[in-house]
Amino acid sequence: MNTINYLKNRLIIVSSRLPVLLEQAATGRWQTKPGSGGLVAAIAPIMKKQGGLWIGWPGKTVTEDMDIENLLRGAKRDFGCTFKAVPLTAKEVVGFCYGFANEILWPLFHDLQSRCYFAPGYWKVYRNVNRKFAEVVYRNSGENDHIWVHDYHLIGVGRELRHLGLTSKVAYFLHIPFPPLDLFLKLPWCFQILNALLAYDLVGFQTQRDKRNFVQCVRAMSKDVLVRGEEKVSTAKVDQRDVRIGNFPISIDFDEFALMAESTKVDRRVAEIQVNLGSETNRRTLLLGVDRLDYIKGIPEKLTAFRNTLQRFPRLRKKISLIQIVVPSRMNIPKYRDLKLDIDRMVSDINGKYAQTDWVPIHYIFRSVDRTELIALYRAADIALITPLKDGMNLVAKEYCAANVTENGVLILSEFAGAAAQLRADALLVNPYDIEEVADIIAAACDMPLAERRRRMQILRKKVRKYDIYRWVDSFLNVVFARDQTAFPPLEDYITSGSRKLLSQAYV
Ligand code: ADQ
Repeated sequence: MNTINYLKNRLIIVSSRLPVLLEQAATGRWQTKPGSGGLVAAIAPIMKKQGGLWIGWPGKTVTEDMDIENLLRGAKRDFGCTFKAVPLTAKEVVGFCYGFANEILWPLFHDLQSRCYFAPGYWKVYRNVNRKFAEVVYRNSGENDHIWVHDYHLIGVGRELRHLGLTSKVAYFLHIPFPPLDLFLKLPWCFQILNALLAYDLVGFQTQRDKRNFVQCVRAMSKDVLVRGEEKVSTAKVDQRDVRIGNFPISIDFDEFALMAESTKVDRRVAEIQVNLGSETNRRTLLLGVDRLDYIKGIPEKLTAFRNTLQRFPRLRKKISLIQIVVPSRMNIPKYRDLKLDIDRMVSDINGKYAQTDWVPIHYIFRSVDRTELIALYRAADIALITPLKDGMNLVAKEYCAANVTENGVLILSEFAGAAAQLRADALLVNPYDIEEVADIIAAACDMPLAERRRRMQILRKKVRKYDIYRWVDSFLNVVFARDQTAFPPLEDYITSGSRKLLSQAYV
């Protein structure tokens, strides 16, 4: 698709972090570096194509010696849009980001309530920081701008914008799952969070299941709010206002991944990787895992399942290798540092037990790798092993399909990743908690005949190509901002043509 139909006005993206982060070079000079993570990966190509304004925190406490405006102006060249920083104090970062967002909303919304720390002080900071973001948005926007707020850090921005007097439409997208009612009620501030979400004109979720969970919470907790429509987009009547509630599975720039996967640079790198896997006639099967360091990604569970494969299927020893990339993330939080130590230990145990002089079961890379390397690995891998305990979408799963230009890879995917709703028929779905099942599926994937692998991967690629990131942004913005509805099919038709298939396969 690769075009955005509906962007006639300036788009303002509001996210907790900017896609450019500030860092201090050894010389003491401040410079910018690209940020990482799913949100940036998804939104950056849109802004590159379309331009606009991106508002967020630049990842460091802003000090006078930084000349932040100048640094951000410089970054425009690489990103194609302008930036406005929301300065946060160190105390705010702790309470808002590490506290309320990462110690409460993140685990709770990923069904991991036992990991929550409901510290009362976090809520106040969260609310204040959301107000601060809203003030920056209010000062830097005009009535024709399309304001689009992202993710769980900034749920309150819409409500704060209303308090400031903003009357134009504001949209919101949640990149992580939305929990079922029973779990949501555990949140001491569940009513405030629910009401804050209802201040937007459109609230978007990754899957039909997340949308349903939200609608269930609205129906149970806000008796005076009526929600109509069970289709892709429902409407809630809140104080005479219509709030649209929809599911919009996020995606990737398919063409960019596919094109890069066929470049000479990637070709060369794939050949190098394959040399290390043995001769053409006796090549080891390469499994690949790519995950941000996070307990939701289920890395220890995956390693346990891989060990179980080696234990229970001795014929696969020396025949398979796992490359596990773990991208450092949230390393200033003790739980994340502990997780890294657990992973380090598990990899070393498994390698210690099974490695031979001419074979290592797990190649473990703990760092961010560059694009060429990542895409070469996607292309070279026979099997992608993507087993989060719960995930909003998981873009890695889609990137693997896009880069698998030889169309012979197998996608093993957790049934709890949002991506499973779209890819369930042709990926091999697993319950990441079921160690033996994952091990069995790894063995089955290794034995899968080429014709079957091709058939599945061709369908997977077709789906990811069809529902790419441009279609995602188009369908989302069209629901909330389209004034000239005649330029588009009527809403119901649009939904039917674009998403009937998704709906029928939606995970419930
Ligand atoms: P994340 O939890 O960050 O995103 P994911 O969707 O897998 O997870 O996206 C990770 C992104 O980081 C991918 O685009 C990938 O290419 C990139 N990346 C991975 N490994 C890398 C490496 N070694 N070096 C550089 N880049 C790397 C959150 C939610 C997800 C949701 C996304 C988008 O948690 O569920 O899919 O937002 O909505």
